[in-house]
Amino acid sequence: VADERAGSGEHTDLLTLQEAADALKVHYMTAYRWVRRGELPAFKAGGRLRVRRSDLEDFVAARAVDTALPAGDARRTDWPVHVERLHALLAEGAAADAGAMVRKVIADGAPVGDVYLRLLTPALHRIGEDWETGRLGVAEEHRATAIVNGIMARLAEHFRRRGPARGTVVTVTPPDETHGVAAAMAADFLRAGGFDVHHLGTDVPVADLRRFVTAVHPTAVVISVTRPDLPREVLADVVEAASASNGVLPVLGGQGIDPATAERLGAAHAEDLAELVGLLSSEEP
Ligand code: B12
Repeated sequence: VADERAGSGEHTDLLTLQEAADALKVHYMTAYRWVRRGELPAFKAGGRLRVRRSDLEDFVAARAVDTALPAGDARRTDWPVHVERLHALLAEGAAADAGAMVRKVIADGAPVGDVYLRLLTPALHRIGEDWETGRLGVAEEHRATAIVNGIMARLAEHFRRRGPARGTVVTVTPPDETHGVAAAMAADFLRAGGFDVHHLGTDVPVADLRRFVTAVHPTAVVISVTRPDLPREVLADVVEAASASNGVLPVLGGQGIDPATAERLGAAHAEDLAELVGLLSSEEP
């Protein structure tokens, strides 16, 4: 009886490997390979491999970039409602409640990559509107950012990926660009995508970036630009420093940059973090 129930899908906590593969939208043999490598926990029952639904969910979260980012996720997370709630908590500085809320959304099945793009990002955009309209001051804006940084730090392990690195990437913002959350998100996405990442954050002097790039010789330098009013010379300097070592690809992205400007500066451009991971994954190392 237990065996039949285990194989009946939807309503039980044990899935057959075929059901797990279907849920992951991969071929049976791909799921089997993940089991063999110890990445997807499974055990034998009734002579067949079984996967716990909770293990499957952890696995999906850990592989956020691969399985979650392409849109059309079947899970029905009510993002607008969560954004509304998180925005309120961020605005009032309720750090513990905000953290608990995000944990719950993930526990209920939302992939962490989506949490970055569809929850943390829009909630911070809303904080920006509050600042623009005078509802919140810079202090409250800073407080909201600090809370989000704390939440992201606790989610970092979800983006860790085992196995050989696809390459090394540096993530950074230009001088005078103190908006640092997006670069940190890019760092996590690239880690999930299998890259070794040196996340330098904000306020790195251009000369130091140049020295670092020459020493580390990364595959790419990812530069997050939020302010559209950053002087083009500053951007040109950063791109030049990022290209200090042969074969390094400078990539620009973010609210403050458009593809044409990036091209003029001699850098690649990506529209979003999923595209960024895809772009760098297709680069020859
Ligand atoms: C928090 C915040 C601050 C904090 C930053 C603290 C910190 N440590 O980061 C503080 C208080 C310091 C600050 C200061 C300022 N800020 Co401010 N800030 C914000 C706010 C509310 C959130 C920024 C953020 O973290 N967003 C969340 C990230 C994750 O979203 P994102 O940037 O869109 O990134 C996503 C994508 O764009 C993309 N992406 C981003 N980078 C990259 C890179 C690549 C390669 C790729 C592929 C993709 C990608 O992926 C991300 C994930 O989805 C925004 C509002 C907003 N719209 O973002 C205003 C905002 C950016 N700030 C603004 C302004 C004006 C300023 C100040 C100039 C204000 C002032 N007069 O002093 C200063 C500038 C300081 C400086 N020198 O940089 C304006 C910019 C308006 C404009 N278009 O010019 C905004 C939009 C607020 C507003 N609505 O007016 N700010």
